[in-house]
Amino acid sequence: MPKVIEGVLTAGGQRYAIVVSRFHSIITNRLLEGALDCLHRHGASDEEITIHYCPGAFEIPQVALPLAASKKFDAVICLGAVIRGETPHCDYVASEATKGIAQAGLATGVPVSFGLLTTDTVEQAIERAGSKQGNKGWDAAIGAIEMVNLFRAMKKSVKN
Ligand code: INI
Repeated sequence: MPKVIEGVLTAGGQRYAIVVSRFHSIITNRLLEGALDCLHRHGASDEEITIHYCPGAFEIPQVALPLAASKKFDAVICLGAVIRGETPHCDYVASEATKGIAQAGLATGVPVSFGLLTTDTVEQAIERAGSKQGNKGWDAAIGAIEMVNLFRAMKKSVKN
């Protein structure tokens, strides 16, 4: 049997930062609810969670990077909603937010999860923020929990 290294799904005793953008707050508030529900259900207490609000998705990486670099958090969960308008503006916002969120994780070695909705319509965003397509905030939180525990398991495995 090969050796398997994986992350368990427990969040107690860890520190989570959430970055959530206010733009389309009707949607992002629901993503936040989903992420908090997930963290709580997996054992995190309110004292272990810090929520940071920023204006829009474009700003998420500007907040996520210093939070991850501070090493005060085991993971950073990024939540936002980019909804297509009549111009390509949203494409630039989504692209920079996506690249920046990925870069925050890669540059710091701290798990940074991606809970950014990019949809054509408000309806599609609602469906993914606690309606029939689930809640992408919840998904981003469970991804962060798994990565925190995977990194811990990897550290132990490398030592042995
Ligand atoms: N910000 C979003 O979070 N979602 C959007 O859909 C969006 N659109 O399409 O304009 C958006 N724009 C604001 C942007 O993120 C910045 O906050 C703003 O440009 C100030 O820097």
